[in-house]
Amino acid sequence: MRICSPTIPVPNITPTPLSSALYCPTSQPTFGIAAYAGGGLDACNGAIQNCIIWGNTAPSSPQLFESSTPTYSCIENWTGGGEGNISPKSGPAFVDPDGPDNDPHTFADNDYRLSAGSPCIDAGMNEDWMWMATDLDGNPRVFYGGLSLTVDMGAYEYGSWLFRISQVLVQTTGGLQLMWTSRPGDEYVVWSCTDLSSGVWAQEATVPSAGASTSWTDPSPSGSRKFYRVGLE
Ligand SMILES: [Ca+2]
Ligand SMILES: [Ca+2]
Repeated sequence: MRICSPTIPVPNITPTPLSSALYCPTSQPTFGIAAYAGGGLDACNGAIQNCIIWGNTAPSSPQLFESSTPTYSCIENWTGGGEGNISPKSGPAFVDPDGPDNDPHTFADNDYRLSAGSPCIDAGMNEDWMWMATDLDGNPRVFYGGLSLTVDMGAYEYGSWLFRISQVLVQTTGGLQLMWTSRPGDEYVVWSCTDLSSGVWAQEATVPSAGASTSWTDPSPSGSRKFYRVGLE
């Protein structure tokens, strides 16, 4: 299978030439079985970066054949060099690569998200566009996975759904805007407190997720100190 984080911000693309310079593999998990070679990628002559290419079958070069040299990718039995590539004996440690039906060829139930401790976590290469991009689940594409604030290999960012306050803005109107990373479909609660020693927190609002990033504005923050908490509803 090839599970890629494309090197340009085009989600869910199929194997289609994207520009004269780039032929990028799909960001959707696919499974390759080839009669001769290149079960994973064959003649892919663009950037191959931050990908997981694993479990494909072919008599020769089952993962990658006559393609450009990958970088920062996890490739089964890879010996072809390239900066940042890994080929861990334990594999990429997907959550459940064959799904509840125990069949890797039926994709609908397969779970290619990374499990804790996966060598693909924080092992990719960041690109500027990723800071505003999302992974295949619609969560922030770059997330601190325990090692560094680095994109993961593969289509899913480990732990990315864990939200955190990402920005605090004082508005010209006097309001205070909190912004946090979020997961589509979730709902959040904002609390505030003016005296931490009191331990008394007042609920300010419930806020539905706006996608990968959600915000709420306190129109009248306290004149002195005010502390905020954001939690899942
Ligand atoms: Ca399956
Ligand atoms: Ca990461």
